[in-house]
Amino acid sequence: MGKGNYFQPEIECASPEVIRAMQDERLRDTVRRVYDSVPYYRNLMDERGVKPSDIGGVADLHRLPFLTKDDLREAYPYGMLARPLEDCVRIQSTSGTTGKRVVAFYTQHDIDLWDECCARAIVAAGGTKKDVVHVCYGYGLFTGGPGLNGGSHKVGSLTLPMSSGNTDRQVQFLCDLEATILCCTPSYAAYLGEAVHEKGLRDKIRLKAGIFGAEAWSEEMRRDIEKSLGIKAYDIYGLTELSGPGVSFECSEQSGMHINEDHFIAEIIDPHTGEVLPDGERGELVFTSITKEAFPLIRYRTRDICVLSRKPCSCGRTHVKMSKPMGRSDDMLIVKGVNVFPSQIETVLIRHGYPANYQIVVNRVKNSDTLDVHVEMTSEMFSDSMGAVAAREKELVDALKSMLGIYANVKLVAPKSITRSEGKAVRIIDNRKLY
Ligand code: DLL
Repeated sequence: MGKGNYFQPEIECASPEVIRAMQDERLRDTVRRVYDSVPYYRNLMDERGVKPSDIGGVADLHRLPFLTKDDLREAYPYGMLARPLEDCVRIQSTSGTTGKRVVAFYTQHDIDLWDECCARAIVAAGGTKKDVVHVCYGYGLFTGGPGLNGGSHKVGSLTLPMSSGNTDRQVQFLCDLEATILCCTPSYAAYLGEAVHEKGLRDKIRLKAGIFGAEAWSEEMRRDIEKSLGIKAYDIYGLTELSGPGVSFECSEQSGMHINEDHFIAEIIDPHTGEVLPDGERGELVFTSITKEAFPLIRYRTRDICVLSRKPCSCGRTHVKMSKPMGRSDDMLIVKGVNVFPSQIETVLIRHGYPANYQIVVNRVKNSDTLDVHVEMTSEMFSDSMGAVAAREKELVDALKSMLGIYANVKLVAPKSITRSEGKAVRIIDNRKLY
């Protein structure tokens, strides 16, 4: 696997029968491997009374137990490893507290396949080795930077490992190196677009395409970004647990993301009953990885609500398409591309002596997310001076930044001023029209 054009028609355009046969074989192998090498899986399967020999192929998938983030947390850090540690060369991790953190492991083979998935996404967006790919997803534990970076190398494009932040430098490199493909979160793409216009540098931009994901974005936002940067904007989806970006990606049709079915089997389930739903119905997306060595996942519940479609696609790819995620079946928010659980915010507040009366307000202002946390003070705190209240707010801002990795604007409010609900507390007000 060297430099080259990573459109792989023999796989990406294979007939559904060929893909199914490949999935059957790879699934049998994966199930056998995890049963033999991961005690956690063996227990789950034994509890269900399923043996590897019961799984002949995809048609038997429903017999296997689901896996959730809680399982991964329980097995943290090494409990889900299917290969000896000495065979692993990398970890990546989701954002979050120690309690919420999920660590995924990769062998070199896993990295190669992940890069290949991202290379397919870049090629589907028109990328070739003549392109200059500007990657300003975060690098480090987050999968965005390393994933698109690896994909761009595979395609043979000149790769700019910019990482996130320092917008002036981003704009300067975009102009000076005449980048043709931009990879970042859609919010940051919108922000870069504004910065380019403010600096009067629109004429210096040579971008033709953008590959944007890691958070929900609307068709309206797509049009804004396309207009502002003069590009075609493509969606890309993925999650750390399954390797990162590149689980699925948009093609020229821009109507749903092709799932790399030679690596992942997708199912849609009813999030309440776990029942498998037919293609075309809306439900929770569940993935089984069938080529990963170090950290294979079987029937992993993503909590993303989607629809799958097998309608023929004008690009010629036959792999099933998923819609843009339409919501989540848990309370996770994605703010500025960072996964935020309300429970993380609550933990910080309680640690600092606040009652659990708070409200999280998320807005999208000019295509960029803002996070506000309104917290009720205790009556003792309420009698503090204005200066003392400001100091308390600053303390919470810092603590939240260190817990979440992003800035949250904290406002301390009077005791009992947050409206009480008769049913469940309304802790989250998400004013973004994302889905
Ligand atoms: O966000 C991986 C990624 C990086 C994807 C760069 C695309 C581009 P996590 O941080 O583990 O991984 O977050 C995974 O983000 O379950 C979805 O809820 C959400 N998500 C990812 N891509 C999209 C997208 C990366 N294109 C979680 N649209 C997933 C909407 C997305 N939501």
